[in-house]
Amino acid sequence: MQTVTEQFIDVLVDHPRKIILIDERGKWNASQIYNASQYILNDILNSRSFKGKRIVVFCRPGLSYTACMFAGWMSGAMMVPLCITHPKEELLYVLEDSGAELILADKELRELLPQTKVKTAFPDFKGTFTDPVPANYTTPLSTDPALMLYTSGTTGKPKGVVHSHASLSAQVNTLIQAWEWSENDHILHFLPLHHTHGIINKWLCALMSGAVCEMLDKFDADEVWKRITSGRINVLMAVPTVYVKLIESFHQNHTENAELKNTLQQFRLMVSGSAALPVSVLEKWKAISGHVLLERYGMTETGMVLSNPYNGERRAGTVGQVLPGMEVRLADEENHLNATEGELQVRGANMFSGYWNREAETKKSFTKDGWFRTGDLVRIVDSYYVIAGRLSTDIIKSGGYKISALEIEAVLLTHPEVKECAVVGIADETWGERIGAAVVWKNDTHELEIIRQWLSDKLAAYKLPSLLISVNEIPRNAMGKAVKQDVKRLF
Ligand code: MLC
Ligand code: AMP
Repeated sequence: MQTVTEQFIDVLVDHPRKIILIDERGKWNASQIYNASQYILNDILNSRSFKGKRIVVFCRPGLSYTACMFAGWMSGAMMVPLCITHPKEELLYVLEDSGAELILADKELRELLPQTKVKTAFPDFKGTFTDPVPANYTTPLSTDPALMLYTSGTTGKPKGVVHSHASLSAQVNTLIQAWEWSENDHILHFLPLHHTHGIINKWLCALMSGAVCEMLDKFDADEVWKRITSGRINVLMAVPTVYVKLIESFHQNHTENAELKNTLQQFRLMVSGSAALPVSVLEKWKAISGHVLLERYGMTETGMVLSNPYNGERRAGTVGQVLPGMEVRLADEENHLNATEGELQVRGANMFSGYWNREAETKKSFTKDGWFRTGDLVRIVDSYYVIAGRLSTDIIKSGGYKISALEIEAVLLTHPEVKECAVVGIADETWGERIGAAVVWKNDTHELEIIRQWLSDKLAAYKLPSLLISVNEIPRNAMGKAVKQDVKRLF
């Protein structure tokens, strides 16, 4: 097995002067990225081994994020990328839960970091691009932890999902082969860099192929159309909400651009994932671009598992078939296997090593014979897999983000006027689901905007309810547990 660092060094040797990264500040070739990471390794990390330690990265998309991640991997650390728009309370939770040894951050983001005892370094890349520094790094074991991503689950606070160097490398290389990535590719990147989709499917697959990764600071539909118009980009990957927003913006502002259709036709690959792609969106996108979106299915814990074919029939409303290196089976709630429908269970090369410091939860998420329980309900129709639902009503997918209703409820309940509450996902054309909160108030009722404002320094923006109803009581079963299907009907 080659680690992603070793693969990156191969790219460097093959194409030292090729521009492989474009960000809002410049264009960077492989040597410049490598030298920037060596500068961090030697001057900031003092050539120390961080084996067995966690390093947090708090950087804007582009050179600094890339150099910090690779420097951290070269030092032997497990890397924990944080979202730069999260409120301080969420950041602090991850810093504490992960037991981070060091934060590598952009200086301009200093004010966004919470007060913490964790040592923080602000690498300054000025002057690091001319003299190549000799290679100097710790080679990890394939089983050593490489990456930790925080994901919401059915048990409240987000959990750290740990991937080893082996599973990280397996995820990247499976996709490079399945979707035929090459050094001729050029992807536009606008997804968050603290989740699988943005990190593995886009950023790492591009860099490991020697392709160009063009990174925006954030998603903006008009900016995406502008960049597409430049004609350099040939790969697009996004969550369904992004395609919905691009379709809206196309019809509002870009229908007159005759060249655009032609440019879109020249794309090599367009992928959708992280949430269900409505067939209507697939069709509208096809009418604009001439492409049938390749829909695939994955999870932070499992990497990508199912994918429509790159060559071959992409079937609308399905997520295709099992990717190489992965195995799946379907089972009912008593874990009896079923050939055509049931909960999707997974094992294989992409699989995570466990939830950080949560042995019991890790154990519970696997069957006794070692299959990971995804919690997603699946049907097989003519050998294509269809995602049919989810076992838990406490998991919400909004804009491609996985959100725990329980986490929001726990925070809402600390509001002095909230007596009881229940949070649910309400189906929505743009967002997949929107977050709805039903609240029983103690005395005064509060408007949605006031509650969003109150929550905004405690929870990430995408976890804030966008629907709020005041109720006299929460529908509950005989055990006193909220019946979420009944709560949904109240909206
Ligand atoms: C934002 N808004 C929402 C919302 N998020 N409203 C309802 N529901 C939501 N979820 C509102 C804001 O309050 C704001 O309102 C307006 O929408 C614009 O907000 P924004 O933050 O500027 O939105 P935008 O930048 O357009 O973001 C949309 C997005 C983003 C789709 C780009 O949500 C995103 O990056 N999603 C990707 C998440 C992801 O990477 N998931 C992958 C997880 S890994 P106002 O009134 O202020 O204008 C995984 C595994 C796998 O799932 O299989 O890949
Ligand atoms: P996350 O935990 O953020 O990695 O989200 C993983 C979850 O996203 C899966 O368990 C699915 O519920 C959902 N998901 C990913 N891809 C798809 C897809 N193509 N269709 C439906 N759901 C998906």
